[in-house]
Amino acid sequence: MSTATQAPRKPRIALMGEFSAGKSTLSNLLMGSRPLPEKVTATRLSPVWMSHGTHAPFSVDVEGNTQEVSLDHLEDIPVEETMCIRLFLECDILDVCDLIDFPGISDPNMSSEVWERMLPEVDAVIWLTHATQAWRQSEAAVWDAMPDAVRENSTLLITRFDKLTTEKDRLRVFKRVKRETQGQFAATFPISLLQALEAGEDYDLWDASGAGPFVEHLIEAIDKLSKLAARTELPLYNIPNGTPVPQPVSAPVAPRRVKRPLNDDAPKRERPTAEQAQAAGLPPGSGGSTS
Ligand SMILES: Nc1nc2c(ncn2[C@@H]2O[C@H](COP(=O)(O)OP(=O)(O)OP(=O)(O)O)[C@@H](O)[C@H]2O)c(=O)[nH]1
Ligand SMILES: [Mg+2]
Repeated sequence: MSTATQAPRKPRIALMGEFSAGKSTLSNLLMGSRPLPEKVTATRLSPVWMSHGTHAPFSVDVEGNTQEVSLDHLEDIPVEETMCIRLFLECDILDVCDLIDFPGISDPNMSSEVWERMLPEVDAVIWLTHATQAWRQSEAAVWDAMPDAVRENSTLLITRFDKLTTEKDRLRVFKRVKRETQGQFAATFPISLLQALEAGEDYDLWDASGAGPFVEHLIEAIDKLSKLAARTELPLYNIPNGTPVPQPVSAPVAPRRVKRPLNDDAPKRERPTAEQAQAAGLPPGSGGSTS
């Protein structure tokens, strides 16, 4: 239980999407000079929950038992019985939020239960979709079943944008994805994570990769989520549709380093039905149910 003297909990942002969409590459990018160990990106793992600190890594099984783990042997952790792997790193982004790197949603070798059971821990999602096969039906089905409180605070990244070679293609894909996801994300950005990684200190390249505008948005989104998280002990995933999301604490007006309007042109969406939630295989209560 949180008390008045405890620091408010940090918002938890999940990185989700299809296999190989760039989730782990993005978490490396966001963590800057403290990239994840190679094993964490190369191996098929349970959700990896990253927080700020120096604590030794451990795993949490589905019954809540914890066990210290070695970063050199992450591949030995049984995926089906493991709720998540907890990693602690000292980097700026983890000062302001926790990141949870999810496995791909349609991995044929992994039950969707492996990541579905982590959803109640989540406040918001950065959803990564491959530019060359963007917003597949499998993605739309999972997203349809996501509670509104999460969707309204989430961001869509169209990754591997460098794989689209003509301006015409880039525009076509961006417009289609925007149309098909209208009202379902706070904002959408095309991005080349590889170009962003390679940009180094070159701000023009950083902006051109798409990372510049995305990170500006992310800073604002985390700011809003921090205020929400301070008001709700349970992550936003647990707020049923139709129930008001606690209003962020209104902060005193302070000069902002980054000022960029959010992409809020999206109209409110319809609530997903309980059937849709069920069709996506999500736990009861995650769809249209208000209980
Ligand atoms: N060209 C290009 N390659 C990318 C981009 N983003 C990621 N990749 C590459 O795609 C591969 C998969 O990236 P990951 O970050 O491991 O993808 P993931 O979503 O974590 O994959 P899983 O955890 O296996 O589902 C890696 O070889 C990345 O270097 C991008 O924007 N452009
Ligand atoms: Mg990964």
